[in-house]
Amino acid sequence: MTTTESVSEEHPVRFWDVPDLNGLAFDPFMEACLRDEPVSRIKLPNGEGHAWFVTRYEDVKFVTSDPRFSRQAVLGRPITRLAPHFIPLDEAVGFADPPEHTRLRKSVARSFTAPRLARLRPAAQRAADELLDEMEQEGPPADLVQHLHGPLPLAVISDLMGVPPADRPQMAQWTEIQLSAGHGREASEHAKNAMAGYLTDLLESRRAEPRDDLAGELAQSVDQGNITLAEAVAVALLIQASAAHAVRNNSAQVVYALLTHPEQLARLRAEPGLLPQALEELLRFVPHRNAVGLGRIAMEDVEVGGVLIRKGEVVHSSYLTANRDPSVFDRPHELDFDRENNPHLSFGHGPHFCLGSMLARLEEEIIISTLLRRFPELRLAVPPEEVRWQRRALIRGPENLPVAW
Ligand code: FLV
Ligand code: FLV
Repeated sequence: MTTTESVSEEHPVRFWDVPDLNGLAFDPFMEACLRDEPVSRIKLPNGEGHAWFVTRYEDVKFVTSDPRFSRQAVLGRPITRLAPHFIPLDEAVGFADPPEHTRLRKSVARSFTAPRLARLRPAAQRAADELLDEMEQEGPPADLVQHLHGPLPLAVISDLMGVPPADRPQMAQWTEIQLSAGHGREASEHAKNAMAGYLTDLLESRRAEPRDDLAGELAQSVDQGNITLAEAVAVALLIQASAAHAVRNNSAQVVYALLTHPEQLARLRAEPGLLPQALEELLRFVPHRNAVGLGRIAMEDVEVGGVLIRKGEVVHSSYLTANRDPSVFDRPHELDFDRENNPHLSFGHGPHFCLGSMLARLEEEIIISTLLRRFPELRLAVPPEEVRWQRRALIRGPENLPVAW
């Protein structure tokens, strides 16, 4: 061979003992990998064996969009990972490669188009205002996670899906158990199966009696023979759980970031038109998750960033480190609303790019703009270091966000 690629023997396997981080701290292990060995080998707390870990922006884009790296091939392999269990059901879009992936995504595409999402905005805004009315009546100090970041995303996705209000606390509980590394494999699998059972019943009821919601759209796709019932349930589960959980935690991190960056907060108050740009920078900046999510398997020998990855090897990649790559982002560790070029990867890249990115942005915009409009003096009610952060989380976020106004 005439290339300069290095081989696995030159890369020691490092055990990543994923820490419970507080605040917006960036995981020092990830930072060191990006700086010192951008394609390295890691072992995570669960699963077997080791994996490649890809951290640079261009390399992450490559691994997440090149069809030689497969999600499907992960099925049935106990690859090294953060969580004791796998989050998606086997039939889920998260485990699919094109062309099956494309077919599954199409089954829900209609619900996530811009005009459909625009229809959700008034109800979401109304829900945010009602939740904040209640908080205001109770008076300061109040917990924003309890009053807004938790219930709003749950209400928005449940309205879209067609989950009635009475069943939403149960959904939240199942979701919580599944999307944590801390409840163990058995409890997580149990919650996943119980939620799948609920969603199977919901889709069956839509097949009997069609309705204009996401469950109804999925039921129609099943009846038209585009997807199986099991696939539709797996898609519904991933959307319902991920949407409520990810936006709760991410938006709480975003608001915490604003409340602990008074200069940027003051600027956004003074220039409300800055919100879309400020939100993109906040999305780039907040450390959305611990470690890494679902990996991929190399289907052939492939060179990544000068390193030869061999057929059959496991590859993890990090959107968080990509978002801090200094070759793309100047002063990457600064929250800078004036950043001109901000092609962050916070919603992923390639075929698995977040289906709900526009919905997430809509919710985050409503959360930030409504808080700024209604509470000109909004501030943390405790010193920042007294905010409690979730332990053994996959997606990071504060347990509570005590505020005063
Ligand atoms: O955090 C993870 C996750 C979150 C999610 O909302 C859906 C997922 O499929 C996953 C996942 O597969 C792995 C995670 O760590
Ligand atoms: O963070 C991840 C994630 C989030 C999410 O909301 C849905 C997902 O499928 C995932 C995922 O598969 C891997 C992640 O790292």
